[in-house]
Amino acid sequence: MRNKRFMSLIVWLFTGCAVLAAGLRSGRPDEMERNFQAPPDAVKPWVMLFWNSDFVNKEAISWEMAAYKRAGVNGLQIFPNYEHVKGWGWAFSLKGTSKNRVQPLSDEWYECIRHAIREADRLGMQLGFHNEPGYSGAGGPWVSVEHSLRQLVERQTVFEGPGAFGKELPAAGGLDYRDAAVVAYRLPELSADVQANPRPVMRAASSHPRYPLPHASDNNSETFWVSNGEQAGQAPTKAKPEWISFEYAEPFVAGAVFVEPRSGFGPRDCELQKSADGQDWKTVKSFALGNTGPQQFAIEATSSRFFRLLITSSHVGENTQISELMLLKPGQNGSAWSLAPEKVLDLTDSMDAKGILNWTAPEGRWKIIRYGHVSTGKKIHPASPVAEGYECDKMSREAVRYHFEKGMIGRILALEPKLNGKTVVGVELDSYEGGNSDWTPAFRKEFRKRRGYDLLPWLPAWRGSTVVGSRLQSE
Ligand SMILES: [Ca+2]
Repeated sequence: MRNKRFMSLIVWLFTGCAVLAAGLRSGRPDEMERNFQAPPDAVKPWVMLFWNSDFVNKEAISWEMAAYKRAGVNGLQIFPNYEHVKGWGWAFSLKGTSKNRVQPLSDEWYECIRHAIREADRLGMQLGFHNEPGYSGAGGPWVSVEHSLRQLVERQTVFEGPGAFGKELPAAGGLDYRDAAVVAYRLPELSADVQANPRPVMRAASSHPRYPLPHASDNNSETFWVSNGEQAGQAPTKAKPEWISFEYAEPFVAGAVFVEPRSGFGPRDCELQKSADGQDWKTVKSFALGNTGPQQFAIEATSSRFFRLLITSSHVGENTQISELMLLKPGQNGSAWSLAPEKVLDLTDSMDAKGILNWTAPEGRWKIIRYGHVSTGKKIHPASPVAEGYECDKMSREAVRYHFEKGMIGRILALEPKLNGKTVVGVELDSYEGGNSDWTPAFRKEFRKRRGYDLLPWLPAWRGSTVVGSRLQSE
């Protein structure tokens, strides 16, 4: 609403400046005054004209357009709209009336638009149209799921080499899933000195039955521990924290705690605590964890048989989730590795149409990632139920062209072609509310063309939890 008011102000400021400029150009004060009193059509304001809730008829169109013309408005941005958005009552208060509705996108509706175009021509006015039959976005029922907004998805698999994979590679799936690429890289091994650390007995305050604590110490980022809780509000709090404890046979000198949260679901506020008996705990260090990626926090060298990670808040409301957790000796590093881009193998062509990956892995533990892209499923809104449809893929020239040429705008431009450019002069995309979209079928090809290199080796950095090259390069 504030934006609309702001836009009105801008329109009036532009109008005022244009009138002033017309007078100044002439250099004659009397002409400036005349233009101010009776602005020429070219500088008169436009208004947004909502066709709300399918209420439209030719008689009302003629009456309304003539009224605007009399009021000094010379352009109308016609904007089909619908009432069914809850909470937006300020804009749509026409409920309870069923007469005079014309179904959007019907032949009768387009005849109303043709009538408006002819009336604009007769009155010497100009028209623009929102690019689709709803309030926000760019799309409609003509947009196929293939041309809808897309996003990248991935499914990771860990494979122990050496050996032939030779089976179906799990896929993420989703609405209109299509494959994008397959990459593989060898997982780093912990350094020999970290591997030689004594193994503590680990316990947790709670564990989800399917995500037990051993998942947090198996050196595999893809497996994770989850605290109890599946409902909002069950995540750890200060009053009801979660914890994971370490009990060593002999006192262990800790110099750092290493935590790799499950990306997007991990703990936030934590304390590393020590205890002489596993009962009474004393905080050694408090810290806050980021939402993604392995993180390591150094502490003063502290010797104890008992440590625990106390978790007092989470990045999600239901529980908290950790992929890897360990205590390190002073000077040790849990994840000081980065993946060199040249170590990321492109296995895209090794997977057949059925998703069978025919690849023989060399020695080591390999992470294989099958990337695909899916429709976000996002539709334009609010729109009349008959006019609802997918938002088109804004990064696809083909999808956007189809939207404009085969959708509502294409049909409008075919109504009175001789008046296009004279009377019908504008198309608007208002209020993009289509949500995130980060992929399109031609993304890799376009990226290479525009940026000069292949993005494939960098795909593992896409979710932010894997650093490829340096952090700067990944970002
Ligand atoms: Ca794990």
